[in-house]
Amino acid sequence: MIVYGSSLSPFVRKTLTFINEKGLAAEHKPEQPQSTLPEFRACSPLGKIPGFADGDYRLADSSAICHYLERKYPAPALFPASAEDVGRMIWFEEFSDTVLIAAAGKVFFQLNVRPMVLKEQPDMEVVDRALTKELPPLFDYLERQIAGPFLVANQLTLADIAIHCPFVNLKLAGHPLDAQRWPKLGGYVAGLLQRPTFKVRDPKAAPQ
Ligand SMILES: N[C@@H](CCC(=O)N[C@@H](CS)C(=O)NCC(=O)O)C(=O)O
Repeated sequence: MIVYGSSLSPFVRKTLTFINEKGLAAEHKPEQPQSTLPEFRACSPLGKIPGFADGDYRLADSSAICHYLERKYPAPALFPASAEDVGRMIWFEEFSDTVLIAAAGKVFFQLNVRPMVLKEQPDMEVVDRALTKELPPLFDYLERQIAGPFLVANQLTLADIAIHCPFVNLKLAGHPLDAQRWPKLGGYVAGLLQRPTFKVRDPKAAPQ
């Protein structure tokens, strides 16, 4: 199994964490988005990360990859049993993949990618708006949803794996979640990050 893409991408982090929780072994090749590496482009026609290969089988998109893995390698189950809980899990995954990653990604892009990779000045208005206007209502919503260590069915699912990823980007950007303002969410994310399977790093990357 091979996963292409830097784990600085929340979608790559989701995929690698899911694989770790499944107890599967995968080679990690931290390609950048739009890499022209032919093996990567064979997996990811749009050039987005992650790309994925399991032998001759190739796939792109973190959600598609996780759904494939759950069917192919059912134990341990990372999807819940009931239709209701599956629906709720997919809701939280979508919530993360769309609005949460979009807002957190603005902070990470401006404060990390622009200065460190593109050698450009960050737009601090974008950062400020994301931190003060866009993210707080999303955190408020999650704070109301959390009633234990996991979001759905009292077990670790793709929902938790997906939701925690943008919080890693916020921390890397120097804006970790304010656990005083959102105590349940803070405890929930910290609990997940203590799992050894959630300690995802790019090969040769500096410790976070
Ligand atoms: N829905 C995709 C989104 C993947 C995605 O947008 N990855 C970003 C990096 S965080 C990317 O490769 N962007 C480059 C581009 O859009 O050209 C997934 O879940 O894998």
